[in-house]
Amino acid sequence: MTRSPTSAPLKAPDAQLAGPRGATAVAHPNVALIKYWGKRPGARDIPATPSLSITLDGLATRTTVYAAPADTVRVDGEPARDAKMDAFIAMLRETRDLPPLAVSTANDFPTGAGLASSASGFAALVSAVDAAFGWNLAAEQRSRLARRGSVSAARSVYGGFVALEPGPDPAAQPVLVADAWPLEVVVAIVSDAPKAVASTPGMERSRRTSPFYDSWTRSAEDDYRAARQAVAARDFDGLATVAEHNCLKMHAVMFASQPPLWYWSAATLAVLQAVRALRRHGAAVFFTVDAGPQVKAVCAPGHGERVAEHLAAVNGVLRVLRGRVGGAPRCEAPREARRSPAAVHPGG
Ligand code: 2P0
Repeated sequence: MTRSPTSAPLKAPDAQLAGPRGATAVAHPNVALIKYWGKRPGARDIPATPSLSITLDGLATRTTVYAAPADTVRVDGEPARDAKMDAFIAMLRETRDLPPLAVSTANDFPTGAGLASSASGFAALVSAVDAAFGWNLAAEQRSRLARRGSVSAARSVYGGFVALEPGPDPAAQPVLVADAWPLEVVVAIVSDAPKAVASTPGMERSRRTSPFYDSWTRSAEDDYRAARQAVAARDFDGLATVAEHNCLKMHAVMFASQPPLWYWSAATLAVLQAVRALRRHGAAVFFTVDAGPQVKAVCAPGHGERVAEHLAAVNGVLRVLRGRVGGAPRCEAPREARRSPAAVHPGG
């Protein structure tokens, strides 16, 4: 049984789907239109700049948690070590009564390849733990908690258009519900390989070494304000202009870091050129690229099919994924949690 996707945050009725001390949650990655790339100096989970994203319901992380004899983590069915998840669970345990946890998580898209798997991952984990142990946290509290795992995860706690501003203990804020402007997104996958440099050390390298980092942080507020205005006015061309510029500035900061952060492949550039050519020929589309080689083509409603067909034919594109704005986390019937932990995680 799957609940229909909703653009509203996880609400009380989902608690009925949680088993006793076990639950499954599904969360989506988000695509930043105004990027977060850099933390407040000395802070692990406070962004230096405001960011704005759309939650993408075509891709998903599904995470099951339940009380177990010992902490275990499985990724795609295999035992895994994940230092960030271990640290996150330890952090939860400092403030809340939490038994040992069995966590089982799977992505239906490439992990650690610039598709925001940490955003959907921590949003799903927080949602599942919240449901499993009956915490009933408000979305704002879940967003703050998810941020402690990965800053971008704070935004995946909401559907639609979502903002995250710096502050002492910031939560993301929903800006516009998905149905109000149902943009489509075509993701051109050009590599399934995990990136060479993870985002956390990458952005710290940029902060310490890129000569463009200060101007990047100084111009972020203006980009963010322009994008907020464009979203409020459903001004696609205005959003396209500021989002592409913001994306290219972030990559300029990355290229100029020492050693350089080189997330693009030749196919990345080919797709960016194809997106610009499509726009010259009348398609309402703009590109954005995160810390990885994949290109996200954001399309006005009704333009996704043409863009997907065109990008699938670009040299170096392995395949395209399609999604649209939507998708706050939701709970599913906890199939695994109903069985005994030993049956699901033998020897775990
Ligand atoms: C973003 N990215 O705004 C930007 C654009 C990548 C490029 O958020 O250190 O995984 O765990 O807070 O959130 C990737 O950074 O890093 C990211 P941490 P996170 O979506």
